[in-house]
Amino acid sequence: MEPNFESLCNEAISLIRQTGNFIREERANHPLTIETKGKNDFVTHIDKGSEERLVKGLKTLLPESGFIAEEATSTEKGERFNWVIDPIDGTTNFIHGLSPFAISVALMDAQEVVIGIVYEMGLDEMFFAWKGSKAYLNGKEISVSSRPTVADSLIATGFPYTQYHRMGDFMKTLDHFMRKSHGLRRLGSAATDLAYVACGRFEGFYEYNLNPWDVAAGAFIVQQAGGKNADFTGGNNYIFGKEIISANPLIFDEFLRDIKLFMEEK
Ligand code: 2AM
Ligand code: CA
Ligand code: CA
Ligand code: CA
Repeated sequence: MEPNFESLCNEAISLIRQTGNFIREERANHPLTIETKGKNDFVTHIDKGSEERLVKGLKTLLPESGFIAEEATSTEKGERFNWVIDPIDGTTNFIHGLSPFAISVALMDAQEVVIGIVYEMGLDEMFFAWKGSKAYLNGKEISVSSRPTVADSLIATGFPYTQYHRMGDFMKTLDHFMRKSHGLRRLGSAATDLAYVACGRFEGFYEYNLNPWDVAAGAFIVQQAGGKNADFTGGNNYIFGKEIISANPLIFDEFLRDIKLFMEEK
C-alpha cells in the first residue's frame, strides 16, 4: 500500500519532538560523553541516543524502510524507502552550549525525497514539508525570500573540515561574498542554514563536503518553499554529491555563476 506522506510526516514530527525532549533532558541532567571520530569530528552519547530513538520510532512508522544515518546505529537498507537521519546537526555547537543545532530527518522514495523535517532546538522551530505540500515552520506556511540580487542577500556557508586542497578556492568565495553581498554567516548547522533559506532569512547557502544527512531534509524544504538547489556545476547531484548551493530563484543563477567562478573543479 502507498504510504500517506502527510500523515507519515506528522507522525515523524511527534517522534522528533519526543527525541528533542530526550536531548534537552539528557543535556541538562547528565555529563556529556564526547568521543572523537577524527580531527574536529565529535560525537556525544546524546547523538547516539537520539539516533537510536529516531531509528526505532521511524521503523515502527514504516516497517519496510531502511536507514542512512550519520552515527550508523542502523545500516539496514530499504528496497524502496530510506530515512536519512542526522540525530544532531551542529554537534560542535551542542557541545559548547550554543545554538543552532537541529534534528534532521528526510524520507527518500528511491532517489526522490518525499518528506523533509528540520527541528532547530534552540528556537524550538520545526520546519517541514512532504511531497506535494508547501513548506511550513511551526505549522505556518513559509517561502523563500524575494530579494533579487546577491548584493541584497545574506549568504550562509560552512567551513571545510577536509579536502583542504579546495580551501584556497573556498577562501576566495568568502572574500568575494564579503565584498559583494549584504553579509556572510556561518552558523555551524547545515540543516538549519537550509531551513533558513526556506523561510527567507538567508537568500543563499553553499558548502562542500557535506553528507546526505546534512542536506536531504533541508534542501527538500527549500524546494517546497519555492527555492532551488544544485551542485556546484548546476546539476542535481546535491544530496550525495558533497557540494550544495541553495537559494531563492531570483538570485540563483547569479549566485551559481559566482560560486562556479571559484569552486568549479578543474
Ligand atoms: P554535524 O554537526 O552533524 O557533524 C557545519 O558546517 C556542518 O558540517 C554541520 O552540518 C556539521 O554536522 C558538519 N560537520 C561538522 N564536523 C564535520 C566534520 N568533521 N566533517 C564533515 N562535516 C562536519
Ligand atoms: Ca558529525
Ligand atoms: Ca550534520
Ligand atoms: Ca550529526
